[in-house]
Amino acid sequence: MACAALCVRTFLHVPKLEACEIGCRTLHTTNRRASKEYYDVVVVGGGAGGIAMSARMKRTLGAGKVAVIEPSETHYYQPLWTLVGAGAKQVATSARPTASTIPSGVKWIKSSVQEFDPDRNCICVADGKEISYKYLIVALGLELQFEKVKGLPEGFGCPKIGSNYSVHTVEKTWKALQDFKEGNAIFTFPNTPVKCAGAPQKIMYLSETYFRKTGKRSKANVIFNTSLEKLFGVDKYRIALENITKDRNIQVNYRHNLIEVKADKQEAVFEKLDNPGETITYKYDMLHVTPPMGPYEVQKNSPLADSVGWLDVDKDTLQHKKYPNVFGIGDCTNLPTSKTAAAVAGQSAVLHGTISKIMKNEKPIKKYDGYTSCPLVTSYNTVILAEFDYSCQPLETFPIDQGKERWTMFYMKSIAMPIIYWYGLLKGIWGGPAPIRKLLHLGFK
Ligand code: FAD
Ligand code: UQ1
Repeated sequence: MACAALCVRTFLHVPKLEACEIGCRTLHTTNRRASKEYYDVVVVGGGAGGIAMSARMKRTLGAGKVAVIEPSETHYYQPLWTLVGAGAKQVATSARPTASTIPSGVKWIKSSVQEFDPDRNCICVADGKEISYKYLIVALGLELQFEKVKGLPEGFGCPKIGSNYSVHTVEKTWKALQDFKEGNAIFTFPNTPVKCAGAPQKIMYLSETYFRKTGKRSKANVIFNTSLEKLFGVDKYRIALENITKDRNIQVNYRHNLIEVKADKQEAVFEKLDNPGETITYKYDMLHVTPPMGPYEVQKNSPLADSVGWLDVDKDTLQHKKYPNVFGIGDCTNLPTSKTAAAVAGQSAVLHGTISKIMKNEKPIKKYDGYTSCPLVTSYNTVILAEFDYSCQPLETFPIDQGKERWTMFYMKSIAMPIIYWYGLLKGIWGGPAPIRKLLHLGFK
């Protein structure tokens, strides 16, 4: 609240109005240069979307104009954690110092945002300092909410349980997989939106393969307990995954939501979402938890949030619906598509176009089509490369049937993708595979 007071004061002292009309909307650029630190563009969050947009904005505006607010010393390439949990990669290979990812000429404010005050174009960071901006890009990602499951996160102190979703628990997945002897290997999917909705299944297919390779498969009941009512939102890939679960004797229980872990007894309690009040308890010899997820409180409690707490942006332009000088990208937004780094890539190109137009008082032209992708790892050398758009229709890059398990796509996921991420997306030069798709589909229907 101290920040709000400061912002109000600076606003009152510098009443110069710089509102400019963009179509029918007014930019809230009233207290520019009013508070202690000012940047033309402030990016909140230095993950995939935040660094990609910092690089793009620096290219457009030059050095000294852009700041990124990010508290973490380490930047993680999270998609690699699927392979780390299965013992196929080391966690260290997913990490780089944040400092090395910040584009030169962009100021890194090593702090976390405590409060948004978009009516006064200002935000407050952890040490009480206020930062003002002309344009704000929110790229906060989402919050993992392990504590919403009774018995977690403390249950991770016991063996046999892991989660690929956090750097603190991903190596526990690999340990649990190696320690598995016999019984139930259970993989969960929560009753909330998640990032990379394929990841809860990917580790299951890898684990099932591992059990086969190590001669333990006959002693393992591989179980997917999911809150959802189907395996995947796009029919083409759903059917392929249903066939895999049948062929590999994997039990799928729909509308089962993990509510409690009794880690000392190796028991997991699920509520049956279609029979309110009914629960079922499973013994496990391995448990992979995908935690509930949601927007961070700081965003939820701000005027930038929709009724649920996600950043309320236009699905075509990524511009905020109420504050036209505010934009959003990635997992923190309410864009009605699957939350992935691939989606961030597609969004970064569109958002760059949107902001460039807004800066020139012109109307945005480029529209985001909802492109997202999920490399569905089905073993240690196969992937089904799901790619689709807002309408949940396949939008595939390669002119081959991507609904099939392919080793080529596995190497694309495990070798090419990290390179594209570090040297393409984070440098602001990879805006998703749309240009490649168009080229490869020349002459095809
Ligand atoms: P993030 O990259 O999470 O960045 C958010 C940043 O905001 C973080 O650096 C955080 O420290 C910072 N932050 C948080 N709070 C504050 C605050 N108060 N102030 C300032 N900064 C703050 N995607 C794919 O495309 N393909 C895959 O195969 C894939 N597999 C995945 C597998 C796993 C196990 C996981 C966990 C994710 C996977 N993803 C995959 C998803 C992908 O990693 C995310 O969708 C992507 O990182 C989202 O980018 P973002 O910028 O929105 O959020
Ligand atoms: C992608 O662009 C991307 O972001 C860099 C990912 O995140 C790591 C992906 O997993 C995928 C699949 C894409 C899409 C890229 C191609 C070449 C299909």
